[in-house]
Amino acid sequence: MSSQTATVIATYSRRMGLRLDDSNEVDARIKGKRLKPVCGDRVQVEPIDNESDWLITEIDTRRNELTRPNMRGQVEVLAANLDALVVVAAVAPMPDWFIIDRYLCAAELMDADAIVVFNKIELLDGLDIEIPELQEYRDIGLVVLECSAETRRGIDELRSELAGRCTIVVGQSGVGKSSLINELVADSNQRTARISAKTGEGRHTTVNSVMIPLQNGGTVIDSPGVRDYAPALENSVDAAAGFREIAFAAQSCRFANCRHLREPGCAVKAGVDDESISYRRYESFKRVVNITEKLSEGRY
Ligand SMILES: Nc1nc2c(ncn2[C@@H]2O[C@H](COP(=O)(O)OP(=O)(O)OP(=O)(O)O)[C@@H](O)[C@H]2O)c(=O)[nH]1
Ligand SMILES: [Mg+2]
Ligand SMILES: [Zn+2]
Repeated sequence: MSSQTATVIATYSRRMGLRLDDSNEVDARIKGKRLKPVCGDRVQVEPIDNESDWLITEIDTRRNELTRPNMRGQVEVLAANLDALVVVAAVAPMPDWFIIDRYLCAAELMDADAIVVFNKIELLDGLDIEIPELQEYRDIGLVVLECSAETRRGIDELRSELAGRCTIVVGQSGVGKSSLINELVADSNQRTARISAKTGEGRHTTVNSVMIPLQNGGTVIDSPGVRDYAPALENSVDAAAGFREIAFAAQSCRFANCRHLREPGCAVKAGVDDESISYRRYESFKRVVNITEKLSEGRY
């Protein structure tokens, strides 16, 4: 039986939703225990005789992976082949900017673009509140959008950022990832097929990653919210590469192996002192170094 190529568009533990290249959507099982396909994967599939399920026999080489270390310190892949990460924070629940930084770090290291979305902005209407962290992100050249899934503010801008690209929407639970995606696809039939199931409390909590096609080309992956996130880094040197302004300043450190902590002639520390580098981002960088060192010693 000759195989064909498909894209993984939904993951339910060991069952997968696939889009075949003729755009039919089918369900699939996985051959063997070794393969662990994720949303965004391109896979080789075969039909199974007398069954509606297809069989995934192989995962094509990934262009990149969004990873995290799991509880046992192993690398878990969350999604693959991504052009960009949309990192969502909101007026409520209270943002943990360190988590945002760690997603941005992951995006840098996997060579994906990052877009910061600050949602539920209408809750600040009439209040004179500035969010300094958003300015920090703009200062390092990131696209920052202030959005409201409620009033649809910023939705058109977000849609044009996503056009023609494969993007994943990530962030803490309850920030409005699924609501934003619902607004992005609001003009299509997708809106009726609500992408997350209602729980007993009347909340929609996403439990599986699902890839949704956009009308103007491209796809967006809705992902379950997290309590915490850290990228799975090879070593703490990678941490600097994940903070673009630190990586840039580091080129001018006196020592090539500078760790940017207490070394003399450290251009990163100098940048923090003259405030060209945000102190908060520098602290965030040091936390990533710490997490990475603990992970490599199995202590996280
Ligand atoms: N006021 C306001 N509420 C919003 C907005 N966007 C989403 N919400 C509400 O925030 C809650 C959480 O929204 P979801 O879209 O389910 O959040 P999520 O990020 O997908 O959450 P998880 O799937 O658990 O990760 C819901 O009650 C939404 O109605 C917004 O722009 N403004
Ligand atoms: Mg959701
Ligand atoms: Zn340095």
